[in-house]
Amino acid sequence: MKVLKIVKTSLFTAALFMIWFNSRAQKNAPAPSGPVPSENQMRWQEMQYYAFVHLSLNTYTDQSWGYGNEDINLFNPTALDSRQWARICKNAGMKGIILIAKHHCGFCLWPSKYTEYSVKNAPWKNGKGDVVREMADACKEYGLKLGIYLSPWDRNRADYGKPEYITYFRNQLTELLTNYGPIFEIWFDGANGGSGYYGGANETRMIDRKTYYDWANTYKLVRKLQPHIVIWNDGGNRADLRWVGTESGSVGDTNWSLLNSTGDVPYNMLHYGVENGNAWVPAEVNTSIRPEWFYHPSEDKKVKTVPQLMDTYYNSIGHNGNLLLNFPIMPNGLIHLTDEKSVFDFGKAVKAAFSVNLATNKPAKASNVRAGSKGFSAGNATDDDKNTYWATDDNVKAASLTINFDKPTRFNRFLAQEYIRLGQRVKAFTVEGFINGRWQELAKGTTIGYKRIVSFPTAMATKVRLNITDAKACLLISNVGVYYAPQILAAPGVTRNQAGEITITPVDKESIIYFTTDGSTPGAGSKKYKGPFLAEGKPEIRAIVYDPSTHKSSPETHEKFDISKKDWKIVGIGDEKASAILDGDPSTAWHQSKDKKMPQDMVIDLGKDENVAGFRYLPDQSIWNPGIIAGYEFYVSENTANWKLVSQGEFPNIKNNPLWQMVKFARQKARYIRLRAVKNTENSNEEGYAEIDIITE
Ligand code: FUL
Repeated sequence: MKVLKIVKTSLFTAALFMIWFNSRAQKNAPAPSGPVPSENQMRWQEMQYYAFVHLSLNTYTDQSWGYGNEDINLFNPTALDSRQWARICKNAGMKGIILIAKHHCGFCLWPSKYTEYSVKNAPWKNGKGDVVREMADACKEYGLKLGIYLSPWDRNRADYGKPEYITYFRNQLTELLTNYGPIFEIWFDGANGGSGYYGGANETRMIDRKTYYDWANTYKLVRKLQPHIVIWNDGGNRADLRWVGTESGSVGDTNWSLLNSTGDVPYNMLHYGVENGNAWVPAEVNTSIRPEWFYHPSEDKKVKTVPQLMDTYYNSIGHNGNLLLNFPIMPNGLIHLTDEKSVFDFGKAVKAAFSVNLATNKPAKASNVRAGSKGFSAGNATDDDKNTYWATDDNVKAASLTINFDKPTRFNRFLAQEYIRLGQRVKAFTVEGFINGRWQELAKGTTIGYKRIVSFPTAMATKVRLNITDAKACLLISNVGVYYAPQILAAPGVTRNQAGEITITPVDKESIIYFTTDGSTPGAGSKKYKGPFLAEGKPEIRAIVYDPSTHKSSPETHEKFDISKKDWKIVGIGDEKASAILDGDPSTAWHQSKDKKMPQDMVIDLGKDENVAGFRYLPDQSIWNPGIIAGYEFYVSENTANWKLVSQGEFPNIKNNPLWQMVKFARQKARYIRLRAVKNTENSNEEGYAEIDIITE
């Protein structure tokens, strides 16, 4: 009895203390600075990472955008299993899935009452299927949130462009936001208006993207039906979340979660936000695990690798953004095994990097702590509690926070989070390590926001210090993290520029590279790479990345180069940018003028006579209109007056696999070479080249 009484009394005392403590903290709580997130935006921000899934008639036509007249009978994903999608997303560490319920072609993945162009008339499940329902059920089962993408542009509808279509669009929204449970996000794609089928009109219809959809009332409807939703819309139609101006998977390293509530939003505002914007509109980084959004068999070998996805992670989540990663669904209704493996390994790599926060509960001291209260101490940034924060006095906009490890500690990542419920404030910061008795700068940055991660070569320090050097208002830091991320041991890139210089690039900045130039196997005893070097003749470079702390090395890169292109010149083309064809960089390309028809010639002066026994061609590696040459003729000449045809034919499978093409022929003495494009993979007049090279004997 007595014991119970004591327990009760102490519980009561503790509760009283908490009330007193909180009210004290409350009393001294800093005022918000500028716009702040809504509860819905806050909940969304904490999700951090979720998926898109793209499935529609495009999946069966190999298109990016359907025209609106695609045959409904094509839709038959016989093995469709949204539980597979959900399982993959869950295992990858994602928190939700946004399903493309209707893309621009107008085909609906749910049996909408308002159109015949939907699953209800497709062969799949004899018209009884509903992908949205299956997705909603799978999300529920796997504890994921469901989001919906509904394209405002509809190339199938006869009434698109007329007021009636808005009623149709809202009816569809009502179906989707009423019948499938809670929806965390709605995505209104920015592509709107253009050519289309439009019920048989086959014409171009332009609409005013800002006024046609009467967004204000459409948003009202959305919020009425789903009070906890966040709305995504592109620049001009300000909603809750913003596009970042690119689909390549990054947002600016300076990234304000603010925009102005009205006015145009050019690329730089989308990408970096607006420091003094008057609305909270945080960044969502949307990108696909493959080059394209829908499934194309030709991209089976272009699935992003773990190092590429890690790069995306640092450039999205690490830059105060959320990451929306897309999976194209295959015609059978499943996610490809390669995509599954890649995203799973990516999730593992993120865990390996960020599961142990070396700063948690370590003693922390701040150069300024908000007066008169213990509620804002430095320790709040290391207590692993997102609701507490270290705060400075109102007039203090620059201060530092030091974390003491007591013993030398190895780390290479620093993470910081602001308490954004009261606004985003930090404008500039540095991170320092106390190494061998003195402070050394490890990294610096600009904005922090919800989450900022900086990477730097591994440091061994006894203390780490976050110096905030400039801010819009007093500082509120809710969390800091210090991590030792394992090195990414991926094979390095090896290129040789036109001058003959070799550059070896590791995926992980701090990696040590060892290489050989004579074809021998590289190892920790080989030459250490220190920077670009000139390699004469025909060097054979073999390179690895090596981690001395684990004694592990990456797979090897093996590149055999032919003669240097130092004296080569492109003949008869005035455009200086054409030099991209010879620069040794596979990511740069040049295209023939669009006005010229096939066949098109590319003539190169080799500078002197060479023994040419073949050539190599690398098509433009970009996604849109790469102008991949499929049919060719190859000529050599000693003087450009007489040309000898030495090879002609097709590059087999170049459409599906647009990689280096190699053609060999009997040795020819030649000073000039001519690659004639006679056909491309699209039967159009586009000819693109990333690189042209020769094989000599
Ligand atoms: C773009 C669309 O046009 C693409 O097809 C894709 O759906 C992507 C997510 O948004 O703007």
